[in-house]
Amino acid sequence: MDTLDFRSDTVTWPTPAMREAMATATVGDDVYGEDPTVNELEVFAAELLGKEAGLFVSSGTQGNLIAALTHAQRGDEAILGEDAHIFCWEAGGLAVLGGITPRPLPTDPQGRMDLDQIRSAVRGDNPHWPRSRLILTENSSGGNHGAAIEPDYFAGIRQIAEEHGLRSHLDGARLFNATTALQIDPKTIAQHVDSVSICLSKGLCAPAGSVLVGDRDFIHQARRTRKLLGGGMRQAGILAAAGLIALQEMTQRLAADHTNAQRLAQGLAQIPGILINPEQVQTNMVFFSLADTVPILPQDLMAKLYDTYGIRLGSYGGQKFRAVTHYWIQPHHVEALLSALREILN
Ligand code: TLP
Repeated sequence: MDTLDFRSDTVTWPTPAMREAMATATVGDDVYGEDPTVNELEVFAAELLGKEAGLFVSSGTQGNLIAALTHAQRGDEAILGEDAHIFCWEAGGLAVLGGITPRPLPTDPQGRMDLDQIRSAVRGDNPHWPRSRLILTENSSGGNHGAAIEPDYFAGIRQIAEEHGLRSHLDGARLFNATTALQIDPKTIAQHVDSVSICLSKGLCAPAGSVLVGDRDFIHQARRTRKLLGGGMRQAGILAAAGLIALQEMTQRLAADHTNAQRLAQGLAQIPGILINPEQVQTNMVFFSLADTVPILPQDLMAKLYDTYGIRLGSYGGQKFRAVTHYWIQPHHVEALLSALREILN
């Protein structure tokens, strides 16, 4: 990459190995189910997560939307965290395209809903009310410092879903960051939910795409929902080839991003005027704020960082910022950001 971009791990360019694999990928028409590379990716992703089948989709947003529209019908309700990406950052797709009412619940600093509150939110059968149908979860929790949530939370979700005949979906856009931080097999979390959507194009560097996994019947229905949403792609093996490298190789190196994030957090904590708790940093996201006493506006800080140092940072409203580490961020890039901030805030 030719810029120092900390805004997100979505900015990552494909690796040289990915570009090579894409150039030589075997392809076919995937709407006919005839693209061997897409088929291989779908099988690989499903096995990695201990599910029966997979479906290659264009994005994390599309994976979540297809899951929700497949699990639930118009008039149904989905229980989810009030800071969940699906609720806050996906253009209201649940309601707009699915006719599904979101039922947002508060979350703790790890991004977990309270299990008793979920239980109380499940509605009985009453013609006035939407039908409780779906529980939506997220791991790592992007709205909560990229927190990595332990499997026992998902075991609790599963128990509630079983008690009330609900379906469950996990937005696993960065599931491998969470499982790397927790040093566990992703199956130990995926086993507790009906479906999982994983992103290939964030810290894993593929240029596009996500995979939705679940049981065979669910994925069969999801394929129809994908078509409905205009998501049937043709020679998508070119993208799936990069996706295979994402899952086979890039998942193995995420700990390096977490070390860089920790290094960044520790460095930020030493800079007067910056507010951060490095203990909150578990994966590749570093959220921090400017103290009110700092005599520079957040937008001016961003502009100066970019204009003078060529560094991009994510703005999260008010005095809050996000820096995300990824494959294209090396330890000396972390140093460059720290020294730029030291100079600007000095
Ligand atoms: N998140 C993006 C932005 O939309 C905020 C980012 O830079 O973090 N689930 C989670 C947890 C996500 O963080 C994202 C992307 C998605 C789903 C959506 O993925 P895409 O962008 O592929 O639709």
